[in-house]
Amino acid sequence: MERKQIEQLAEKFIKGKIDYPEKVNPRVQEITLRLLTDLMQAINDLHITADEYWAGVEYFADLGKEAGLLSPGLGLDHFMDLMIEEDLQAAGLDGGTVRTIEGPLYVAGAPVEKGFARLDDGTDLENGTVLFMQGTVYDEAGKPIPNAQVEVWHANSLGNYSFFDESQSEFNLRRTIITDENGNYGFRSIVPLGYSVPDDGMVKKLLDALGRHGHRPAHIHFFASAEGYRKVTTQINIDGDEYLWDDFAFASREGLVPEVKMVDDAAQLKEKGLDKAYASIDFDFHLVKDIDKPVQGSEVERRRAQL
Ligand code: MBD
Ligand code: FE
Repeated sequence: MERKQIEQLAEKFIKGKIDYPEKVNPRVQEITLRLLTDLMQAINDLHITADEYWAGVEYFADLGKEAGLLSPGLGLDHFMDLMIEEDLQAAGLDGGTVRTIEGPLYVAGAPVEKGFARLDDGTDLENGTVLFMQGTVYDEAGKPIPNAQVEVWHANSLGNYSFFDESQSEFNLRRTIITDENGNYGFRSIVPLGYSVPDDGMVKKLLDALGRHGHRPAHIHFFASAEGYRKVTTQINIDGDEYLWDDFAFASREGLVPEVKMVDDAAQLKEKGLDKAYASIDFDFHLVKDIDKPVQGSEVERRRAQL
């Protein structure tokens, strides 16, 4: 088919029959027209057969709630980050801690603690290595920000997230920590294992057909924010993980791989009440002041689990 004919058909399908002009959302109309045109062009160029077309429709029908997992697996979550960064740069709002994707496994409503929190419920200590992570939330001038909010969530030693993994206790490995008067936060937890997509799911099915794995390196998620500053969505990776630079979600970034120190010094173990070496990570957050100009990327609206 000629390009002209495809464009005319898309125009007719999307804009040719408007029964309720007062209900038209021009942005939805614009996006739908473009996506439909590009889809029909792809069907034409690749000569997608009817069998293949219906396999595709059925794939999306079965994908359901796994849509939020397909998106990072196709690199689109990371692509959206790159688009946000272009906007931020253009608005002079770049800088601060490097952002990276939120992923589909955040749960709102985690317990709030001041200064320091213990994230794990103590049931994962046989497999898990104890982790202490600490740092400071700074402004652009290098001044600590007291009462900043550090939301943290991560997987257990099997790579599973509480709430989605019903075997874990409520809000296990999820907290909101408010920085103390010196802008410091700290927590005790266990070193996570990297997440892998479900073996029996639709995302795995596509990744298999692409010859790709569905593993993430071990990581810890954060939202860091403070009154008057832009919220940053980010993660740190656990150094040494075999998937560190081979993430199925393409979310590892320079600047987000802090050193992991193993502490086995007797005095420090005694102080923490531990009899085995623990991991320690120092990581600071740097926030950028918000301005009146609306620029996307600070508070991203999307459907999130809520407890
Ligand atoms: C995760 O834990 C995650 O962070 C992403 C991006 C996708 C799936 C699971
Ligand atoms: Fe994750």
